[in-house]
Amino acid sequence: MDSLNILIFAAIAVLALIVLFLVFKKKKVEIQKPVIEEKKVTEAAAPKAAPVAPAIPKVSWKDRLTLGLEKSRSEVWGKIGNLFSTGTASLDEIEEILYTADIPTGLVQELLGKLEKDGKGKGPEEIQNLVFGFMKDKMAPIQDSIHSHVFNFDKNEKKTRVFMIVGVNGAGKTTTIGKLATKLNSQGAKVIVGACDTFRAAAVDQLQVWCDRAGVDMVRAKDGADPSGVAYDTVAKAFAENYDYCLIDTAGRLHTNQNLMDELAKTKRVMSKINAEAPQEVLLVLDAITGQNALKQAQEFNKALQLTGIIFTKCDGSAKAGSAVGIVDHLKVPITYIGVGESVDDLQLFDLELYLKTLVGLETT
Ligand SMILES: Nc1nc2c(ncn2[C@@H]2O[C@H](COP(=O)(O)OP(=O)(O)OP(=O)(O)O)[C@@H](O)[C@H]2O)c(=O)[nH]1
Ligand SMILES: [Mg+2]
Repeated sequence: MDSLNILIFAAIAVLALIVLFLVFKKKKVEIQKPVIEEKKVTEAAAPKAAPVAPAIPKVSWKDRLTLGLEKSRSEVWGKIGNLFSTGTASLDEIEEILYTADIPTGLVQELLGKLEKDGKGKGPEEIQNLVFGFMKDKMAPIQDSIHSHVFNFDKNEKKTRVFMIVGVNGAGKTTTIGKLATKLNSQGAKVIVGACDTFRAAAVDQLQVWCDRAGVDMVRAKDGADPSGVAYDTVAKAFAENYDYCLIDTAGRLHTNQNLMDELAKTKRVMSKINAEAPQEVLLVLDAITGQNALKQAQEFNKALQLTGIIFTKCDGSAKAGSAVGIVDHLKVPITYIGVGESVDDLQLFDLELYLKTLVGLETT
């Protein structure tokens, strides 16, 4: 019996040892587990190096203009000096280049006459200066008539200025209004926009996107509403609530469509019922690519609306940016803004000296 007891005791002891071993082992595992997880968490939460955003250098207006006028400079205006002074091209060939850039006949003949009279024996740069002087003489008297105080926002001048923006389809009216609204708002002006292109719902939505982005107010009506009514409501609100700028977008139309041109004249008249001065500016948006046809458009819009200024857009799209000279000279209406691309910074007040020097490739200060 004694030996049996010893055997049972020994078996119980072995079993106890096994249980103890197993319990201890489990505990060890349990203790280790969180340590492992903690490590994992620590790794996951470890701060990563902040992504380095590529530094996008702010492109100056001068550089944007230089780039925008590149085609017009390299294909037309920038090479006249070299062609003429070295005799690489005859006057006939220079004449042809100017015509392809949509410069009206009268101006081309006048410029060629000047080259012949004053350019003989001169170097390329002197010729470029001569071309610059010629164009400046043509444009400066008209550019001087610009109402610069209207375009440069002055917060001390409590006045509502209404700009009516017109032009043929796709010239860049809505985009220009979006750019202008953004600029004026960032200068501290209180801006309201009237969505008077009620023919297309998409046109109003396009403008809404710009206005939301710019953080400016917009008056919109139901699709198909009378555009003059929308203009009236917008201008009324602008004066009643002391907005600094009221920008009126209009539907694009062909200058040859008399009904649509009459409708535009009516929209203009309606605005003046609220304030005799409104709209202070009637601005025609001209697409530089249009070239010679731009002059015809401008003449018709001027006849119907007595334009106060031109916004010359898409100068980056062709070699015809120099056609501004012919338009200003013929129409006697100044260019107020110039556009050389689709972003907000690609629109600026027109600076004659800078524009002409950049166009002919002369050093600008
Ligand atoms: N490259 C370039 N594109 C421009 C410029 N200005 C406007 N655009 C583009 O031209 C196109 C037409 O512009 P919109 O502003 O819709 O023209 P719109 O005159 O309002 O057109 P409608 O309302 O249809 O008559 C858009 O794709 C614009 O991004 C510019 O200066 N340069
Ligand atoms: Mg539009």
